[in-house]
Amino acid sequence: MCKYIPILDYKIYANWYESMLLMRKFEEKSGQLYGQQKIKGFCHLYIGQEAIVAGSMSAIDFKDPVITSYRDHAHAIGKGVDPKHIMAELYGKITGCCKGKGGSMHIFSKKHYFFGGHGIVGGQIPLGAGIAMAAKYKNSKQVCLCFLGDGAVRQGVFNETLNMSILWKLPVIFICENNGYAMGTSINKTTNTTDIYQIGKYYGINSFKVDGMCCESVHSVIKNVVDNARSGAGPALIEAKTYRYKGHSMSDPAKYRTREELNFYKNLDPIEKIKNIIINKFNNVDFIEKIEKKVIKIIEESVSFAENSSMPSEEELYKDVYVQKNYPFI
Ligand SMILES: Cc1ncc(C[n+]2csc(CCOP(=O)(O)OP(=O)(O)O)c2C)c(N)n1
Ligand SMILES: [Mg+2]
Repeated sequence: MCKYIPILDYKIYANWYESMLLMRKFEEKSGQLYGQQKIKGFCHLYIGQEAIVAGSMSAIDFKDPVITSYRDHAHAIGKGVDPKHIMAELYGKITGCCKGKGGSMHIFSKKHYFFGGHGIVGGQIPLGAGIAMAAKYKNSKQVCLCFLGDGAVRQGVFNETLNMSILWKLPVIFICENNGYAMGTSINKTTNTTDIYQIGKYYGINSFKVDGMCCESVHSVIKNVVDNARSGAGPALIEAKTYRYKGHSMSDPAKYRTREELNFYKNLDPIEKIKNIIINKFNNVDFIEKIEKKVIKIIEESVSFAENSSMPSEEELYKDVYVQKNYPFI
């Protein structure tokens, strides 16, 4: 487990609190709207795992590309995509960041160097290496963060990509968000190597395990491997141990786990933890109240933006299907 290194800059704590609260409230609202059938199709909530995105995003530059799986709302928010355009995407509206064609599992924003949102388990892994390869080829000094679940580690392509990434010293950081389950299947039922970071070591990749409920730990380990990758050291594999409070998707009552297990992780809630630090260590209750109001307003505005936007027209079906020739990549 990566050693906890305290970071004392107040600004970082303030940003973590604001961005995690935004992720949490956005998703609580999304869950509610799904129940009202305002949002249709798939919807996978990230609630409980927020410290991984918050701690990772504070460790990278704006131009560093990020790619992830279908559990992607928080990654997009963390990368700076406007919640209005994410909410409109969930509604399938033309004002969504993918013009309503992607939905919950496929949030993209080229402007924010956010490469999705992928529904095929593990599909983003070789794409993340490809993005890193482009960065290396162009000598752009960007480092790609490629997030994946513990279930995605079971895909063969994970091993193939680790092999090529280290061979070609690609600037890509694989961050396995180990929440212990792939849908309803616990990790213990699918592997002998439950310490996923060990797999990276077989390939000679710098690999670490980190407490995924702790922003400070995630930030410090990601900062370290990103700095190294930027100066040419190649890839890293980080296993962040975490937990999702909700079921796999909206139709999962999560009966495969115990209440005690859920409560154990809820007691480690990263948002509560950062809130307590801001109140008790930095003595700033006013900030907490201000941010709570600000976040509620952002969510309300996102919902009314989505509600008041139009559905895509019929012609939209044929637009953006193929990439135009000479379309700039990164
Ligand atoms: C190739 C492929 N196989 C199966 C599925 C069905 N499926 C969707 S999510 C999922 C579990 C993935 O779990 P994990 O990688 O741990 O991510 P988490 O949902 O925990 O974030 C499966 C098997 C799929 N989408 N793609
Ligand atoms: Mg999982």
